Amino acid sequence: ENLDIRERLTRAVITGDRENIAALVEEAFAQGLEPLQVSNEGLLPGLEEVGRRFEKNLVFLPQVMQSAETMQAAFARLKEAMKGAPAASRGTILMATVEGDIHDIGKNIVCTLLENHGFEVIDLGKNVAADRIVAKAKELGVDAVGLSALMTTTMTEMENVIARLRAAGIRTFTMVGGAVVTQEYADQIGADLYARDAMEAVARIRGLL
Ligand code: HCB
Repeated sequence: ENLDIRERLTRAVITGDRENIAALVEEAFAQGLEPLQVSNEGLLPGLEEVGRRFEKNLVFLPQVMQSAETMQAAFARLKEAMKGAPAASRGTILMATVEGDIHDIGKNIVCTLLENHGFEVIDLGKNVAADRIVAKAKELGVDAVGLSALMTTTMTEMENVIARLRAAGIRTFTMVGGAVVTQEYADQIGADLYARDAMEAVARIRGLL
């Protein structure tokens, strides 16, 4: 095919082509693309398109899952490629997708980029109960807690976690993000910072710590 490698990556995510995604990522590297370019210019536009099609009922959940798995397979390879020399830690960040929410692709990207920029990241995973987040933040004395939520129904759980952290007297910065979250919402629930994407998360955390 004569298509640009970015376009082929996008298509592979849309069609959920898990078999060929690793080879396409290698091809992109061979052409000189950086890991972040592969993600931002190749893979993510595919997932965005899948989201739009899902919203219009043009594709259904199994297809979205295939696309998500394709994205994750590609990202595993990107993560490897991004591993640099271990730098002195700039701080420790606890990350979690809040309870009720199993979307974790975006959170995983944020974790990878933070690690890549010298932060120590403790990733509690997805669908994490507020109790567990609060207990871990207390136990580890982390510099910041980053929460992720992708749905209007779970976004409110971030408010709960922040309130619980404050009530427990834990002095840590809080960051929130995820597709539906906005700066206004972050302000409303008392989060210290909002990040629209992973690069912004790194920049804002850096500015804070
Ligand atoms: Co899902 N889903 N989904 N889904 N899904 C969304 C999120 C909808 C918007 C789709 C839609 O209807 N238009 C929708 C939510 C509607 C709403 O509430 N407004 C939705 C729904 C409804 C559901 C189910 C309920 C569907 C069902 O079962 N009927 C179900 C939820 C189950 C549950 O959580 N309890 C569901 C399931 C799934 C999967 C499993 C098929 C799959 C997730 C796989 C996985 O994550 N392992 C999935 C996916 C892939 C999506 C879409 C298509 C893409 C999400 C994604 O990964 N985006 C999404 C459509 C959309 O978002 N428009 C759809 C790419 C990442 C990179 O973006 O925003 O997550 P991101 O992260 C960015 C950014 O926000 C920021 O940095 C990241 C990188 O730049 N960031 C942070 C993220 N977290 C941060 C935290 C910080 O502290 C700071 C920055």
